[in-house]
Amino acid sequence: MKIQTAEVVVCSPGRNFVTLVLTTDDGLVGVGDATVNGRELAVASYLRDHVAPLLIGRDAHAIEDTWQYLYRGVYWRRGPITMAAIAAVDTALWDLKGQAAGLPLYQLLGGRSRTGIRAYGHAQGQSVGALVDSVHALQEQGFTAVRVQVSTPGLGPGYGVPEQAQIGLYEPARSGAAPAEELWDAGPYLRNMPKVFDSLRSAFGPELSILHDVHHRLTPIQAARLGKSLEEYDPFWLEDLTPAENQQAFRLIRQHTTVPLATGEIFNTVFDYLTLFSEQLIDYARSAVTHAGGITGLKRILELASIHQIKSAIHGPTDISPIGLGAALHLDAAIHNFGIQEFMQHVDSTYDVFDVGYTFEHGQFQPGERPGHGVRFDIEAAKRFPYRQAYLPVSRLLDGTVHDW
Ligand code: EZ4
Ligand code: CO
Repeated sequence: MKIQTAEVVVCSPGRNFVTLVLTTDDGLVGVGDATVNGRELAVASYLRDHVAPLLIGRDAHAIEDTWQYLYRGVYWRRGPITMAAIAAVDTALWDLKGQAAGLPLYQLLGGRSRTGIRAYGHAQGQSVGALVDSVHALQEQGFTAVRVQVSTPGLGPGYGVPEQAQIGLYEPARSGAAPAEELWDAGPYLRNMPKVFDSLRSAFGPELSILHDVHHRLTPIQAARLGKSLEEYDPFWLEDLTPAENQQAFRLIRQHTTVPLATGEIFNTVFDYLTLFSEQLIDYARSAVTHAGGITGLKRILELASIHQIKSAIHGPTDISPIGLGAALHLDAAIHNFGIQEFMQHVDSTYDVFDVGYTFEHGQFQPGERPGHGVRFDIEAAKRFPYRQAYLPVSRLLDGTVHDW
């Protein structure tokens, strides 16, 4: 089974996606996701100009060899663009191997370890009342775990709350313009969050799993304070409390709180986790198939996590395509140390281009029984949705200093 063509498609059915389409000499089509939110064209060029020509004629079964060839063979290893490009190739090759074997991907990864894959949804509101309504709506869809994001009084809508956050597409006001800007101030945020959690526990009782994402905005000591102040409300986890590249910061946070910690959605390799894992500083590893070198890269991360009793929580926002999510679900089904899967929910137009084999019911996913990862990509339909310039917002402190968004 030799790779015959490698095509890169950037499309925007609801938001931007970068898709790699591999065909083989025996007529199979495998697809991988390489979407890097806000830097889509960089990874498309990396794949199209530098990777695709190397793939033609290669043995499509040689997944590990191809992974190492693209990782070690280029000298410039790691980083989000490189690892997303490798991820797309790796995911497409696993898709092909599954199709060649006539087996769903989870079977190639060791078979099923669980009956369903529990997922958490995104709830948000500009007020606590609106947030409560949003949680109710997710419960009606079957979710038993929700991520809650709420505006901080006096700071505008804020992270994860505006309407666009639903689909993750933040278009500038006009083409060529800079990203939107938002305000951040840790003081009112830290005072507000215990009240929010108190209202949520009053409204929903003790059973609901409540998650919250801080998006790298706090200093280590502020993060420690937040953990302490929310502990009595039993959060499922607090995510990305401090900038994740500062792994040592988690030592300080851990000294002060027993709240479970999640991090890693911006990590690309196992090396990003070494301190966090070996010192038992987090409880959930958040990397995506799409950003951490595909099934091969993420499996390596999660296996190392497992020996430290750290669980998976694969990143599943709408800026990961249904291919990246679909591939993740097979890993979720197969690994022993599954924790939870994020499910932000794509808009309907996304499914005009991506035909998914997975299903979601009663708060749980099934990866589906189609061969490979089971997500198919309609190249013709993709042409109806050209790339749109879109960036995440930039965050500033009240005095104008650039902060982490
Ligand atoms: O803001 O994927 O946990 N999920 C998240 C996401 C991220 C986006 C960034 O591209 O933090 O919603
Ligand atoms: Co996050």
